Amino acid sequence: MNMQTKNKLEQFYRENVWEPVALGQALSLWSQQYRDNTAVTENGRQLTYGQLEIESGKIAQGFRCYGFKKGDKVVLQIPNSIEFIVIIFALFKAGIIPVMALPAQRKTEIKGIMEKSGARGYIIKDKYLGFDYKEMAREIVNKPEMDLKIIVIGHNDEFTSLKELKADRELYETVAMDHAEVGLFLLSGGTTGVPKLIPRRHTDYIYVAKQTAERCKLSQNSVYLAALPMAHNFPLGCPGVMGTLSAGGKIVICNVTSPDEIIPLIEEERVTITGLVPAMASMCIEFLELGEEYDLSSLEVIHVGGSVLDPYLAEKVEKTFNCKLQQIFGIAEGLICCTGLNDSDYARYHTQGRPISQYDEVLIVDEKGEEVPDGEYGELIVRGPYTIYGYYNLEEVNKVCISEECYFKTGDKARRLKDGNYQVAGRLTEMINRAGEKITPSEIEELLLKNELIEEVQVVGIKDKLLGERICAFILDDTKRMTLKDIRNYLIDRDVAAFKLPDQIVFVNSWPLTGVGKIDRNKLRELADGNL
Ligand code: OOB
Repeated sequence: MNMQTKNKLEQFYRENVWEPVALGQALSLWSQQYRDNTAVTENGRQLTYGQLEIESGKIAQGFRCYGFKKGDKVVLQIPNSIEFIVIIFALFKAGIIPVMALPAQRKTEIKGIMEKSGARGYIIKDKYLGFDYKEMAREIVNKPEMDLKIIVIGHNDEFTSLKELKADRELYETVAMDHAEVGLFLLSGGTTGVPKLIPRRHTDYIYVAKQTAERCKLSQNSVYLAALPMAHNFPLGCPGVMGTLSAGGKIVICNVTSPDEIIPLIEEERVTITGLVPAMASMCIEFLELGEEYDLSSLEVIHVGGSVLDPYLAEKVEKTFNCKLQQIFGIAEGLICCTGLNDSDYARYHTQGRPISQYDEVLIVDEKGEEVPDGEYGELIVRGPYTIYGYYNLEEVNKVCISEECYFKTGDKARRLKDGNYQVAGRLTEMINRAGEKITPSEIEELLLKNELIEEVQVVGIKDKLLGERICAFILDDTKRMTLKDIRNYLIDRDVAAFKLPDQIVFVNSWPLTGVGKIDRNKLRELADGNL
């Protein structure tokens, strides 16, 4: 840790930015405050705050009896469920650090995560969406030198089951824990290679949950639908599960992230708030357009974040759901920006708002690291009380993505508007370099969306022998109503420079999605090559 980082951390202690509370203790405090409120509900089963405190205490004691020690790491890979919430708090209470894997991750990624973290445990569900996790676990631990304890939820006669693990009594002795210690590891996004481990402190995770909860006015009356996989930072802590619990609200579990689960649950459970990625928001709108009537009048706020949201879709979200949209820009590494409930239409539809903390220091810089004026695009870099100062055990990577002044370089192309709101235009690496000319995909996407035959489009640079990169437009349409020539002519009529015209179009019936539901641009690249 260099001097700058040390000074920064000391500032957060000194100025009491951080509450001196660890995540396990936080649940105990919330359960005293909201004891009889329902904390979480799933398919008719529910736990009050008081019950959640007791259940997680018994599992925490179980982990202890099973031989886990403070500081051990455990890879947690289970779908959204009551157990998910009980287990994470059990781990926090026992001082064990969960590594939050997504259910969609497979052998190579999980193995890599195990190795990087030095995990001593692996918690899985028996099966989910037709995939057998026990089989994957068997393949991962087939090396005798791997000393890994496997715990299974559901059907199991081979490994330790959660039921066996649970003790008769709660863990009473408090595990000495500094609130500034690492409480959990999130995983970096991206779809290639093994994800990086992101160490988040107990206190910073509570801080961000509370700050985001305040932005969207969560209260004891809030009913939060956990629609996205909860291992992801967005539904877990922004405000998600943690923010809802900090406010005394109720979490409704959605087992599968799909519109035919999400929409009926909003009606049945009188959900007031949920968070979606743009692709899922769009699928939910399509589902509602099929015509079946649902009473969604309980909805007050929908958060959309995770990738660029087209302003047209932003407006459609508010109109269709008849509630307020809050755009969220977030990174698992820390920074969260979001729009306010009472922001202007322009701010809500066209921007991702502003940082949630007065201590966030966000800069927009050029390639040399110099700040650019408001209104101009550059790279968004940030430091603050909940943004990491380095990935876990990745010194070489940290040298590149953390500046000397301890700013984390997001790799996102963004600008700050005069009113202080930020606009994020995509990843800098998504910028297409076609024979030396630079093209921003979102610029072409926005123009194409104005064509009434195009409802959804993604523009991606594809490696090309001749051009370096060629421009490919992926269009969601199974009727193939346009040709490449039509599209090029349409753009030429709108005075678009010749070098920005697509070189290829590919029609898709549905978007390939990542584990959390973002459009998977690497899969699109493979599709483009397969379509030549
Ligand atoms: C969230 O976190 P990650 O770590 O999965 O992904 C972060 C990346 C950002 O660097 C950016 O490229 C993109 O996802 N992103 C957005 C965005 N929100 C995230 N791009 C444009 N507009 C947005 N609103 O995705 C995440 C974490 C917490 C809350 C929300 C999202």
